[in-house]
Amino acid sequence: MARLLLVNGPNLNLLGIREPEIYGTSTLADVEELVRTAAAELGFDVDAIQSNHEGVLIDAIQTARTTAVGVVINPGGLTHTSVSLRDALTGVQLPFAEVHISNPQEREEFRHFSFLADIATVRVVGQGVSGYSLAVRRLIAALG
Ligand code: CA2
Repeated sequence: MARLLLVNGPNLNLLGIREPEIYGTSTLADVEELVRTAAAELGFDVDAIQSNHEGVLIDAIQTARTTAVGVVINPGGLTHTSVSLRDALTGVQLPFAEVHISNPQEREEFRHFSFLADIATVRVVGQGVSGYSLAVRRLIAALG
């Protein structure tokens, strides 16, 4: 069965535990389950990783080059800082969906720029955790 890689970046392990007014009450486990369900409905398996370490995320993306057909990623704060994450995604040449639970454009100015926005196949922002399911469906549709 074809696979997607789900990547959640720094601090997203705190989902459902802190700042529910911004990120809601669903946990990271709930998000991973949502993504697995949406993908399974369309015949895809999911490998999931969350890490607070940029290099670990980059290693997982590089591995996906031979194990997955696409990536769903919420890079957390690395969205706004990481050329290296962008380079990893460009390097593996996999289509990817960039997901944000909140809408960074409606928050502090330092969140307005994304290093991934111009190379993402799909972007879903501000839809809460249900944005992950939407991203899976849109990404799979884009795979053709
Ligand atoms: O809205 C999003 O999904 C973000 O990617 C979340 C990042 C933030 O830096 C981006 O600007 C937008 C932060 C992830 C931290 O997640 C937490 C979850 C619960 C409690 C504390 C942090």
